[in-house]
Amino acid sequence: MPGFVVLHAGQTRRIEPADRQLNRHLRETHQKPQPLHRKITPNVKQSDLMRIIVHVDMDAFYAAVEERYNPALRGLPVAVGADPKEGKGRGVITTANYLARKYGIHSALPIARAWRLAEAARRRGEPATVFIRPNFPLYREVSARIMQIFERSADAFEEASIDEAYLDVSSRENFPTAIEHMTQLKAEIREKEELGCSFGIGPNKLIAKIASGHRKPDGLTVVASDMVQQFLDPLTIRVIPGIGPKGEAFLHQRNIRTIKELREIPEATLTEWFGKWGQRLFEKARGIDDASVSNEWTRKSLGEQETFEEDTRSPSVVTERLYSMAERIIGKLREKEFSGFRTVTVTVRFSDFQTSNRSHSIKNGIRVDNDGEALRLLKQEALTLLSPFFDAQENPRGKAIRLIGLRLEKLF
Ligand code: DCP
Ligand code: MG
Repeated sequence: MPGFVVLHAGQTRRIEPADRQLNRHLRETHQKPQPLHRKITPNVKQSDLMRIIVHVDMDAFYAAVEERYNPALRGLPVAVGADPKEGKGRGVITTANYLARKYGIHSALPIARAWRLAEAARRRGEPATVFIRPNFPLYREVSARIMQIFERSADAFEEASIDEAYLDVSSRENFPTAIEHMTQLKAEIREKEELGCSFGIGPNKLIAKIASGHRKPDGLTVVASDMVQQFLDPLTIRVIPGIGPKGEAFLHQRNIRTIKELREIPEATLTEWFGKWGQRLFEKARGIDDASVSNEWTRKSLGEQETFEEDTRSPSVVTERLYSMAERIIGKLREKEFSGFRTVTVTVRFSDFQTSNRSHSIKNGIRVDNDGEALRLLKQEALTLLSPFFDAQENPRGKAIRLIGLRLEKLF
């Protein structure tokens, strides 16, 4: 049964009818209707109300596809992965369906261990697990069809992996309408592809992603913007994209287990621990994420990198390379018919492979026109960003430079 974590009806009177729609949906799905919040906040910016982002993740994807094409598997524990060879196989499980997960079989588990878990279950009198080699072309084909359905259903769409996508559905105007739309979409996928999926709906990609993993399988988890902190606080830090086993262990050593505990760490401390990623983590712990939903990666930035034949300490050599990159990048920008850019990033990799970025955003951006002014301004920006790398402060040991990069972002 789909589960709702948090539903807040919204902040304006405008969405009252949808509020009732939502409660009707909750009753129809045998869930408790939500009290109609009537919190009217006059100073809410329109833009705060506007973004409605969905993350969808297919349930036990490879195993579910196998079950769909081989009905004899339905109702049985299924594990997709390497050949178990009666417990002597090498390799891992790629995925297991939810029945096999009950035995403790899951993605990335060594196949020999999965075999032993399956055998133990069988000896207890439980159904035997079916082990299957993966059929990647089939999974890709099914994925492509599902992605088409998602793409049609969104204002903007981003394929995040073979079984995951982000949908920007802001034009649905409010959460209850978006929920109804996603419920229909889930039914469509069930009907056409006989597959289950879990949705997360939130004010940005980060929250949508965490929400989709919150209740699985067949989940629908909604977190409206004013409930973000309440939703995040009790969760384990591990749900934050980018915190893997190592990051988790590092934070556990410092007694940080929940997002609430992470949120109590000052930004300076996080930056000290993780460098630039610390800043993002500080934001993530607060549910902040401005990334847009977009499949067009090339649109987002344009840049070049160059490794020197020999590492260099010469500012004039580095500057000369940076300037010629600037010329080519401005050329490409015009070629691709952009009007300008807002952010300039310079990357420097030293001889010991330590790599640093410095960025500057120009509030109204730099427009690309034909009189060479954009190029002059870009060279100036690039030089300003580069020069600290020759400082004693930024480069105390006077390390030589191995690679230089220049990138323009926030293109328009
Ligand atoms: N996959 C893999 N190796 C992993 C994890 C996953 O090959 N370590 C593959 C198999 C999965 C697919 O990617 O079917 C999607 O990965 P998910 O993490 O979304 O896992 P599932 O879709 O299988 O399960 P869930 O219902 O938890 O999303
Ligand atoms: Mg999945």
